[in-house]
Amino acid sequence: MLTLINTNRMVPPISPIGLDYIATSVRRAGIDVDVVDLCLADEPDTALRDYFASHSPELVGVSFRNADDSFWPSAEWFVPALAETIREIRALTDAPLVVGGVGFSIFAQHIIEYTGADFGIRGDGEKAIVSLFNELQQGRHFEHVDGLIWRQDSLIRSNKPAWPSPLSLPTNRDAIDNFAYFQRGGQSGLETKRGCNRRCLYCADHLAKGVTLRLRDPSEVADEFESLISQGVEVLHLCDSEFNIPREHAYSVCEEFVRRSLAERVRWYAYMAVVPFDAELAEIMSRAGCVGIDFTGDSACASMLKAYHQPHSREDLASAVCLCREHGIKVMIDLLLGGPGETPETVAQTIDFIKHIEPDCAGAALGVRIYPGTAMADVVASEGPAETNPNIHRRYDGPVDFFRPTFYISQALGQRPAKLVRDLIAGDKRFFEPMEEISPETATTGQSTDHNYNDNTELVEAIKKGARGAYWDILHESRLFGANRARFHPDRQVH
Ligand code: B12
Repeated sequence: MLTLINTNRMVPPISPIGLDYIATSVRRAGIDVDVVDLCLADEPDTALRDYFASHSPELVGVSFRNADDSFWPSAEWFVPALAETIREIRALTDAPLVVGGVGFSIFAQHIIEYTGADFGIRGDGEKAIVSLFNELQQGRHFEHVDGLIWRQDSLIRSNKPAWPSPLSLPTNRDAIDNFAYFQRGGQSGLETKRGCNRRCLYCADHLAKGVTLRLRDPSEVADEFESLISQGVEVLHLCDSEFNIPREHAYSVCEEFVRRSLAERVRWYAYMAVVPFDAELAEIMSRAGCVGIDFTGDSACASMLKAYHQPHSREDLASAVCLCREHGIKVMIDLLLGGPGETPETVAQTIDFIKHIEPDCAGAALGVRIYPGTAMADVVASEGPAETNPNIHRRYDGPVDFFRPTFYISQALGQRPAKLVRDLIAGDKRFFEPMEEISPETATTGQSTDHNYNDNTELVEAIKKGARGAYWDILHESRLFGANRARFHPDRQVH
């Protein structure tokens, strides 16, 4: 017997879809599996104690999605809480313990060292955990388990990441309570592929998912949509890094959705790169049920787009907004302000241009989370000793350690960069503004204006009142019109 534990208790709750896929794969391999979902439990400690009082698994799998909230100024770090949960589990069972999840995969070895877990799996969990389970039963040839990080004598060893290709995933998603997540979290998720071959300066996705695009068969994706619809899910957010890379796959997936008339039963949102995007793709996405796109815009200033290694131009941003408008798709542009070379002038150029092209909303995130193993970390290294680098922002003492939330905000933005950005936004309601650094002043008066989904009570309340959709869409609507707006009501007709 294998027990999988979801440790992500952030609200609004996001369904642990990785565990849903893994549990089904484990079951298919003939191994009994339970999921203990601490997110849906009222009292997580009691849930763990009750479970282990009557179960003795041979392996415990712990899922770790977010290592931190990647948001300055909150910069909340979740690794200490994971270590605490692992200590609690250890006190309740002698079973070996394996950690996995995207938060784990980015910092794999650090997390094994910090938490004392026996094993970790970097990359996809579906096959790797079955292989680990089997090796624990017979042979213990741990070097055969893809993605495994394990201890041997006093060393920590690691195998190559588990990124199996071709990719085929279970479509029958019933190991977690998807409907409860839909009701409490306002959406559910699913992937049409894994991996990303873009190398944006700051992005850590390649560490968890690899750089090879591993595409799922469109009919498999549509089967999974139908499985979720049959469980009462009406709104989905695709979990691909960027849905339109590659464009042809996105197109084929939409064709299959159209063939099955899925738009009559579900609406969905996606993260997308600004290019490639054209009228033909926009049109079929709309017909396939897509109602909102969140573009990785980053900036609308040529020098900053170059710094972030983005292939798109400001004209591409304008064209993307127009195409969405023409096809009835809501559009959000995610900006990343404060990167290397950012100045008040480049921020002003970006904000002015975004106002001019009129997306439904824009996320003005300030501060680049620096991940080890990314080009962003190389830039910081090239700027000299990190401890005295004025661009580095953090909330911990001692040496700079990218394992802990560490951010880059170009010093050219001055002492109060958030104020500078907010002043440029000048109250334009389409923008999610960066919060100023937490101070007694903002702590008491602060109505949040940002789009940090970490323990976001505004979102939780809107979802309780019936709001469904991507969080930027819900927040935008609720800030503009109030959370009671009728369009949020779950009983309303889709399309
Ligand atoms: C889509 C997405 C969102 C959507 C989710 C929509 C939805 N309905 O699911 C939204 C917009 C809501 C969102 C919100 C946030 N997100 Co997000 N999100 C993603 C994204 C693109 C995909 C996540 C996903 O579901 N993948 C698909 C599943 C199947 O993959 P998986 O969880 O990794 O699981 C696999 C493996 O990891 C492994 N595995 C998982 N669990 C386990 C357990 C065991 C035991 C084992 C062995 C293996 C294993 O096997 C699984 C199957 O192969 C990732 C980036 C990425 N490409 O992964 C960022 C990402 C996970 N998000 C991130 C962050 C920071 C957040 C927020 C905290 C942002 C914020 N401040 O608001 C919130 C958190 C919300 C929450 N409640 O948890 C970061 C985390 C980085 C970090 N520092 O840890 C990521 C990596 C993006 C990034 N690079 O910054 N997110």
